[in-house]
Amino acid sequence: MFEHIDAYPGDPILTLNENFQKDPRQNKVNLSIGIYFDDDGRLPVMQAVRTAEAVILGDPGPKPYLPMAGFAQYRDAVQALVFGESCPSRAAGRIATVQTLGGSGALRVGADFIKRYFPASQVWVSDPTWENHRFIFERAGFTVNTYPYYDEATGGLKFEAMLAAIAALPPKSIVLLHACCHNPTGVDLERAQWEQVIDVMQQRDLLPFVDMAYQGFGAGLDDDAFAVREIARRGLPALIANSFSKNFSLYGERCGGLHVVCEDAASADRVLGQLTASVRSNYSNPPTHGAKIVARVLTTPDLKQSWESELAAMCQRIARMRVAIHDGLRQHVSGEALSRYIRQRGMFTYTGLSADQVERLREEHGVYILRSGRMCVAGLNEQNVGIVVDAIAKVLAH
Ligand code: KET
Repeated sequence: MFEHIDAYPGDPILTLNENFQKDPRQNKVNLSIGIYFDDDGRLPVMQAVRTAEAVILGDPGPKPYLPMAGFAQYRDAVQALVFGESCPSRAAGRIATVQTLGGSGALRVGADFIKRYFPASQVWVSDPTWENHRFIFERAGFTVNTYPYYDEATGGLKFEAMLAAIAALPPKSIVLLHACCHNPTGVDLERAQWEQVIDVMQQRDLLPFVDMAYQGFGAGLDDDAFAVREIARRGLPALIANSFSKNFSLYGERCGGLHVVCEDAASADRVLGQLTASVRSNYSNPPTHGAKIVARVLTTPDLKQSWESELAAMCQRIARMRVAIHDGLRQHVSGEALSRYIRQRGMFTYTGLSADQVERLREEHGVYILRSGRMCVAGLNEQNVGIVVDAIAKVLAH
């Protein structure tokens, strides 16, 4: 029966992370997956999450199904966080929001929805992008193409080429964009560049699909949502996927949201219905626990305050680690190949190391980064940064 099933070659991120767990070496360093670790190399439980969870567990109630669209309080609080409390599209009921299984679940439910209603459209992702973008949209039946993005020569953005490529797309094409902290390159658009991209998408009748998996890890919770809020302010139809895996450190609880900005409240109602139908036929309804935690934190002012300060402290720690690896590598790397460690934003730096060098880092030194050269700088700490610097220096030496 299953003779014809071919072997799964594994995922470039998750399989590598699993292999790291199996590596018996003492001094191994995991800079592969996009996970924030604290100064002791541990996955933090944020104080606000701890408090909210204690309250929830202190009052164990019955466990009914959530509605198909998710926990109402969560959906509302998440919408406010993503779009801003006073967003006019939100006030006018023009945004359809469903609770999703993390950011990935949001991308998948969104992909199913657009495949059904825009069957002739193709998807355009940045070159490069998070590997799973391609997998998710291809599995949903789309042809996935790329637009220019990263400039290896400068470690920056090929903005003119990006804009020209987007301007040449057929109407109703789906343009996948990273709201902030671009994965894998750490290179983001400036505000003025966002304005130009949004102008073009509006003029060309394109459908933006914005992935915001790192809100709060770039320039702050509000600034990181600039593109999303500008799209909503203009009433430009769009899909937005957001995730609480990283900024709440709630990876395994699978908390996220899919938001569709619509032209009017009546279409938002119909869109919400169809998103709900997609949820029902895929997994019926989402899980409760993580959504309760996030909703409680976001709707309790002192918990929200505590969460925001802890998130800001996490960003400061990442910034310190960027400086530490930059300074450590100073004797071995120069110019743009060095400055990218402090210029690029969010959890990742695109090191420019070749696949061979990446393999040697892993085989000879137990330092895990992605084959593409992406390093998760949020996995660095005072104890391991020296190991990583030495390993890179040795790999670069011969
Ligand atoms: N979008 C982007 C851009 C992203 O980097 C991730 C996760 C997700 C969505 C998915 O988020 P979640 O809420 O976990 O479904 N990225 C890291 C982990 C992974 O690959 O799954 C990573 O790039 O390492």
